[in-house]
Amino acid sequence: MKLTEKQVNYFNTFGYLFIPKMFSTSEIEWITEEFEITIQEFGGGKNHDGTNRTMFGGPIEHRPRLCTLLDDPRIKGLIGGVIGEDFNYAGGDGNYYTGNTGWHPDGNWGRLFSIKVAFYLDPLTRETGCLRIIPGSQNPTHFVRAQQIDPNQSETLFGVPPNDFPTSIALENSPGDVVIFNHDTYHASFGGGTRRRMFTMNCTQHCTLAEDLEVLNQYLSVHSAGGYNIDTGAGMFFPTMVDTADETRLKHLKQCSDIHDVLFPQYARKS
Ligand SMILES: O=C(O)CCC(=O)C(=O)O
Repeated sequence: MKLTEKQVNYFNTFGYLFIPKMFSTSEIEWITEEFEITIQEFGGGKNHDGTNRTMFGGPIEHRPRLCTLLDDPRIKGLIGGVIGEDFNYAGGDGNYYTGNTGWHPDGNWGRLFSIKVAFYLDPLTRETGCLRIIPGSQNPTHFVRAQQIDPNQSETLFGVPPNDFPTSIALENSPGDVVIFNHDTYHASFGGGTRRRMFTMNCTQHCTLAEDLEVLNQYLSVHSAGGYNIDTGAGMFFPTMVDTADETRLKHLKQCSDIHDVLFPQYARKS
């Protein structure tokens, strides 16, 4: 899949892109099945009682078939189209969400540095927890950033509940749709149930300049297995992701793996 110029313009201006039906019904069936096995066997899903969010790292890294999402030409075209074909894969999270997420960005980099690809495994509407976005809020000049407005305080500030924050949009979805957004874009979810299934892939730009490498170091010191004090047994990524990788996939793993080994020598890959 190659993004059109208009899609890239859309992403750069509004901070997200929604791709309906990227995966077919039969594809999303196996993806959901593999996700369920992973969260149940690895991600703490067996203990999920709906009172709190259950979250685990590297959702696509534990089962060979899910790892192939990183080889999928549609996913690579989507990510590559916005942050470059040499992008770094940088993990992600798998979830049974409970309740509202509240407005937040995942980063405050002040520019396009990292993105999230989100898969929702159940049909969601604006009433049942679909992703909401404040378009354009990744931009440092956007009013929420320039005026330091907390959209969660919308009721107090403007007499409007946060789920109706002016200018926000609700991305109602069906399984198979995919959303990509700039980590700096404000997003939220309201009205979801107690087992809202969602997983993500995080990716960053490949870095060559010293200042970009500094940002990547900062990013990985927090957003990585080591940053969460998790020993994968294989450094930055869980072993299945690395063990089943061909040369092409390895290119998307290398930069983060190398930096992670330096940042977290206690969890470094053994060679
Ligand atoms: O669907 C949601 O709850 C939003 C997900 C989210 O907040 C995130 O991935 O950072």
